[in-house]
Amino acid sequence: MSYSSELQVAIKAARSAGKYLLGLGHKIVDSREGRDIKLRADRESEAIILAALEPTRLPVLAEESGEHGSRSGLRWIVDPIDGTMNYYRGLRDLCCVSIALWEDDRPVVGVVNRFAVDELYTGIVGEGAWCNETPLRTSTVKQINQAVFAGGFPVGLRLNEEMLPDFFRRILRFKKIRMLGTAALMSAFVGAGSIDVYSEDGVMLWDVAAGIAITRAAGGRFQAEPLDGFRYNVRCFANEILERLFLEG
Ligand code: LIP
Repeated sequence: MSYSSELQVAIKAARSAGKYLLGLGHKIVDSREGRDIKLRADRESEAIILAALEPTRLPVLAEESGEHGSRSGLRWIVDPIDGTMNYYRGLRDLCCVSIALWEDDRPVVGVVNRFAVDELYTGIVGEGAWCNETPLRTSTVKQINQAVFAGGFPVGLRLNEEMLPDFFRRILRFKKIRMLGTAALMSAFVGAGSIDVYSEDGVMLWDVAAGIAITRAAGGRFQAEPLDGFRYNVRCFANEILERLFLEG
């Protein structure tokens, strides 16, 4: 079954929200709890996306408003602004609108709109992935010491010094390390071939659902280990060899 009509719906939704966010004049902060920040723009963008997805009548899991409809089968997974702090602080080329379609725990379609630089990442698993019109493939780097790693510390993670030795052990083997503050873009960049391994523990599903779909559609691999709620330990790999080397530790 092809999901090209769902892809078109998601593209339209992501473009409308991106256009709105690009032209938005206000920077209203609705909450600043802990390490998180919620903008009025998050909710406004989500309302635009939900209205655009509505004609499909599929269930939705959305960052700001939660679950709409059933958990099983096909459902949309929406992050109205991924990289909210980047958006707020003016790092607008490092934020995006992220919309995925998953069937149960399987990614099907991903759309990531990096609206500030007019880059639209799309993918249908089994068919292909693109940045605007250009087809994407994951990188062919096969040695960890030549690979680029991206990751981060998600909002909900209780960071403490005991976690650091394990984190350092994992990342020190790589040639370069990047923390971009947007899980959706970092995971989509694995699909685009610009990052080789993305790994983040305790990230929310809506942060990575579209990037994972794009990585898969571009020939890469992923692991998503469920924790509580919608939190996951997530890894995206450009290829099987990097996956094996990374997991071997
Ligand atoms: C953010 C992520 C970031 C992650 C944060 C946060 P938001 O998403 O993309 O990479 O580390 O925990 O969830 O809050 O900007 O949608």
